[in-house]
Amino acid sequence: MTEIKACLFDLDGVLVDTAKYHYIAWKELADRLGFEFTEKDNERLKGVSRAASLNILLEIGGLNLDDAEKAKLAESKNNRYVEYISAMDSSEILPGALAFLEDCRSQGIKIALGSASKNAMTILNNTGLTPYFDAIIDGTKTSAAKPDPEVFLLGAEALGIPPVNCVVFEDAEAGIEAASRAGMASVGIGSPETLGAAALVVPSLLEMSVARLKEAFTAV
Ligand code: B16
Ligand code: MG
Repeated sequence: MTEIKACLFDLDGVLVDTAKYHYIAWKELADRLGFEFTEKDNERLKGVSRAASLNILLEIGGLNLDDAEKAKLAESKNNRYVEYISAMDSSEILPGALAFLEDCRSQGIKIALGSASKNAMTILNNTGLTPYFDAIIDGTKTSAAKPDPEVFLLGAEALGIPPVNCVVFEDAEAGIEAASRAGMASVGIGSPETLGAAALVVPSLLEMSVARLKEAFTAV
């Protein structure tokens, strides 16, 4: 690969753990609708848009609802989720994330967000992460969900960096595929079992530094 000039970060599961709040809010909805929704079920919603998540939840519950009912349920889930993330602070930034963002900045590597969430700005502002980003692309700016490459291509464009010089950090399989379809290298955050398509997989950003990134991706 050529020189690394930008890092593009997914939000949930890479920089913060908001999956637990999504889970509680979806579970409350499933309880109200009268069916069980487990943490294992929740794995299917990671990195997936809100509307697609609701469809998966309703499929699990065996419910068939019309679009107006679905819109109401998605709104009520989101209201609960927003209550939870409104109480977030910097203590919820995942281990290693701040140090790696600082490392990128100090070495002149551009930083962008590439998240499916429409609530990304609330999370970034509450955790104090906003100032680290040169570009923020979230669910309010995209029309196609991962594995479509749109979110990362818009990020690279906003930074003015060609995709070939970008590396994506993702915790979801669909996100790794989106990076590859964008023509970008990727680092999986999590387990090699699910993220094996990434060129490099690490358990968390604690394992990451610009030096390691360059060693892994820059051709000698
Ligand atoms: P919202 P990411 C994703 O964030 C979450 O992983 C996924 O569980 C959620 O459904 C999606 O955002 C949409 O979130 O309801 O806040 O718009 O991993 O792409 O940062
Ligand atoms: Mg994620």
